[in-house]
Amino acid sequence: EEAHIGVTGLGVMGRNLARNFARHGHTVAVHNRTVSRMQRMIEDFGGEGAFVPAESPRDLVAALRRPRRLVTMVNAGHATDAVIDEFAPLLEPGDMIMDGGNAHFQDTRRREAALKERGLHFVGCGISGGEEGALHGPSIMPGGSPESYEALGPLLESIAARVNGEPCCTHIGPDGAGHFVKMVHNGIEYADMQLIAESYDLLREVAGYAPARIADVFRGWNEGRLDSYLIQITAEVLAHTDAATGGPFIDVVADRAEQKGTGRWTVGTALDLGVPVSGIAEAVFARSLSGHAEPREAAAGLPGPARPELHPDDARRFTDNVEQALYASKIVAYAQGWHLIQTGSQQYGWDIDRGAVAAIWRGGCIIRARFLDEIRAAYGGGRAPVTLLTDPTFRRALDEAQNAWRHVVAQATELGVPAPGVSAALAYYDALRAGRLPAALVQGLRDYFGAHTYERTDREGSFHTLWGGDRSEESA
Ligand code: NBP
Repeated sequence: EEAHIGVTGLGVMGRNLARNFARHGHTVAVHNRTVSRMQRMIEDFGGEGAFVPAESPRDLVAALRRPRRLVTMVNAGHATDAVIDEFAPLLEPGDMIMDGGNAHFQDTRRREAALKERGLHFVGCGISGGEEGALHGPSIMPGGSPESYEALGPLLESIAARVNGEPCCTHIGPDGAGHFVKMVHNGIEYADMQLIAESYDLLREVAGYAPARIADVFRGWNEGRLDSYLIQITAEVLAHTDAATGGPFIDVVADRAEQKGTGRWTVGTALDLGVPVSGIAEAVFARSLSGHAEPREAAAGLPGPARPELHPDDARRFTDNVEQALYASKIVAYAQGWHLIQTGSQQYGWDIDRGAVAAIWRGGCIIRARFLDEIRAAYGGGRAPVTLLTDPTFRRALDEAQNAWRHVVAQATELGVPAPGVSAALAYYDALRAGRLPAALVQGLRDYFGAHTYERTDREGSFHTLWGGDRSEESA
């Protein structure tokens, strides 16, 4: 039987993706550079569906129905290029290569353009949900041509997570759009996790709660508007007891956060495109800071304020305030992420449906949350808010949260508990809504030392003041 789809790269992700296809009734040809890995997979899971084992790229290509649909699930970078170079010569015009790895969207754009010249469709596809998601239903973000989505979409939709019957998969846009959106997803994931971590820290350091108690707080929050995968697993991690010490697990974990780089990509791309994603940037920097053992050790004795114990009633009030601050900061982080998607979409001509992005992140992926329903609704009925902050639902939430939010930032600052994510989110909110920004002074200074010119509020044109002369103004 001819296979409907082929998967090469049967690592953690590829193997589970292949099994997911097979479990949904598709015949899957499977290949791996190290053949024994493919054979082991067939031995372990061959009974789950219809697999066609392929020992070489040629065998894999020969097993596929035309137009061929080939998924590569190997490491991003050189490995992906190597696999493409190996398979492309074996394929025919109209065939498709889908890259499900975490490629940088610029690599995807380059690969798509190169393969297009050979008549091949290249689909850069973001896949979120990790190992479990790959097997049971990930959130899938394919880019590439509309024709390739016609051929690949039904297969992808069949294996994606579902929310209220809708598959968490949609054609994001041409060439690198899918990987771009996956990158922003990961950046938002960084921000979400940082905000959660800060909230935990505030409850511990300011309210004086133990991890088990904080786990209860998160469990409670998960019943409300913060209902999400990350909040749910936060409660589980905080409630976990370490077998070796008998104490809270969180207290034996080294406090150095690692990163594979997609958060950094998001911030780098945002810098290139001039989009202020301060929430994501603070999350990336917070991870970087945590890893700098030497300066941390050197600074460990620096003076800070005293931290008086809170009265239990105040601690409870503070806990409610932290929930508000967390929710408001989350809105800001997502507003920034959506701004980045909007800008990338304009810059590269992708025409991304931002409501659809919210819809496919409601299931399968790491940031899945009830909250995403609200973002989707913000784009409903053809609406396209300039910023999510002005969507009526979010505007109201921010208005209701702002006193608590300010109080939390003030208290964190006063007691010396670092809350860079929550603070930066509030600063963004205040800056965006400010009628006038001190950017005017920055322009004045730039004109003073570098004759960089400025525009005026009352007249068209560019101007320069003769700072070194009689300080008269000239048109530039
Ligand atoms: P694994 O490390 O489990 O597997 C890597 C696969 O790539 C193996 O099949 C390996 O073949 C193959 N490979 C490599 Br490496 N270099 C190759 C080359 N030059 N030619 C042919 N095959 C090569 O990785 P994974 O966790 O499955 O991740 C795969 C991709 O999916 C990555 O881009 C990752 O960022 C992305 N991703 C991962 C997750 C996750 O949660 N793990 C989530 C979303 C996306 P071999 O067996 O012969 O060494």
